[in-house]
Amino acid sequence: MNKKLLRLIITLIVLLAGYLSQVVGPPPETDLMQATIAKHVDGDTIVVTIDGKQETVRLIGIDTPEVDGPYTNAEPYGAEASRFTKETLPLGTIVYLQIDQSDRDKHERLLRYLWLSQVEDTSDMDNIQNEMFNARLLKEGYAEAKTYKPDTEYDQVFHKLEEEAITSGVGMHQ
Ligand SMILES: [Ca+2]
Repeated sequence: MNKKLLRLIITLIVLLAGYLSQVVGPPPETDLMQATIAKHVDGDTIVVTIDGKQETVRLIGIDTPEVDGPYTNAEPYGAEASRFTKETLPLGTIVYLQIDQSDRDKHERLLRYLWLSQVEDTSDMDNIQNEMFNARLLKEGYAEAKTYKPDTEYDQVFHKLEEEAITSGVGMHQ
């Protein structure tokens, strides 16, 4: 093969590679970690398995009413919230956890947002409303929005969803 032709081919390949990397782009960066539902605790707390290890997860940015327990007294709608979590996230369900700023609370629970699918864009409003379980609890009136600094990435969205649930009178807002 003559050198000119070879150089031309190489140039074309380099150009094509450059073009493709622009079109396709790097894979989207998601910070979601896969986990499996292992045990139910209450509306806003669950136990998952991550790489074979059990971890208790507190869903952040929200609070569901308490259920009767060794340290808590039942609050109105606590049992309903607990049942909703249990039914939406049956044992063995694969979920995806997203961290905000804090890793754990003083009880050693992981502090996380819980996604029902591995969405590519965690800031997309449709994704949040439909696929993020913390938001679903608010939207359907099973939880109230609660600001726990510094974990406030979805704070505005959560308060907006809570207001909408109050306005439409769903769940505990009936
Ligand atoms: Ca609670």
